[in-house]
Amino acid sequence: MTTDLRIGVVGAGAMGSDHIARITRRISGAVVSAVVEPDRGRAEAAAVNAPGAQAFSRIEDAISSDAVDAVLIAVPGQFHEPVLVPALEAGLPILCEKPLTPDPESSWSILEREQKLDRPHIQVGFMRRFDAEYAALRELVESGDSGELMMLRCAHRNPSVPASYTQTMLITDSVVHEFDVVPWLAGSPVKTVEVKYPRRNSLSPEGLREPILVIMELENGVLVDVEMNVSVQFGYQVATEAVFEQGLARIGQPAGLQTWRGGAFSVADHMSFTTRFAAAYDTQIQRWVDAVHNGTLVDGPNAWDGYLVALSCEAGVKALDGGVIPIEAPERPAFYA
Ligand code: ISE
Repeated sequence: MTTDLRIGVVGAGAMGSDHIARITRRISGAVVSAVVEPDRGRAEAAAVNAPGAQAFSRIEDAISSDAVDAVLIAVPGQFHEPVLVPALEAGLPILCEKPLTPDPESSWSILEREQKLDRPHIQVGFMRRFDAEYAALRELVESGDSGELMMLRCAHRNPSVPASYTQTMLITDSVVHEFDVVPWLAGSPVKTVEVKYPRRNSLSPEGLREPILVIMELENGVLVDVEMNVSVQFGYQVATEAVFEQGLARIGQPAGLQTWRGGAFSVADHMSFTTRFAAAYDTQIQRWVDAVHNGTLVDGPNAWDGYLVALSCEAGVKALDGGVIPIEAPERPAFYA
């Protein structure tokens, strides 16, 4: 029997506390041994789901106390780099919530630091790759059973967003997921990004111009559109229709309880990504824990994938102001082959 992996969770906000509860209740082979969170109230609330975990306000202290074997980073993206750097210097395996870092320059500098180690240590938390339907769609694309893939029509809808959500976050906080999962599904990197604006939703928070339509052309000629919509009110939906030469495939349709009542038929839908992708988050963390135990350290998107997404986000943010923005990625270092 292997000993439990001692995970230090950095950040006990919504995502961090969700992961803390998940590791404690549903993940095997791991425990939360440390919670790194400067906010006392959050740290105490999270501790309820992490019996025996030590509390720290800085990652450096958790590392120097020898309290952790691995680090899960769940603070907002702009705070990732100051956690990634000491964790990499200590040679610890890392699962970093998306994005790797907010821009290509800082992501590149993380790649340079990681390459000083013997193998990749960072997995990036693009959880959609662990969703069973996304995985089935990727298999269909790879099998060629429906012919070549020609288009992906994606919908990414949130019921609402907090007041802190800004225009660029449509790209950096939301479409960031499509920038990872689309190339993974279609087997080809993003070549150009364009953004179109339909009529504005009068229910959008002040200062937000949305929904937006993001159009991506991939290197292999597949064309992708993403309806990014954050004020739909009725629920949380992430759906994709794939158009093949000889067929169609759809994922992400509402699949909950079906009811017939009062002359109407309805199917329950999600209200949040935490329930829509709960199983995907479980699988992602279990596979990461297993990979750390078996020495692979990464089983999913790595820091190179995170860097490519940062390039796409940079282009997407430019495209909010108009134009078709090209993406030029350097050659992938052999380290990430
Ligand atoms: C949020 O941060 C997420 O990561 C969700 O998956 C995404 O759907 C949402 O738009 C983001 O704000």
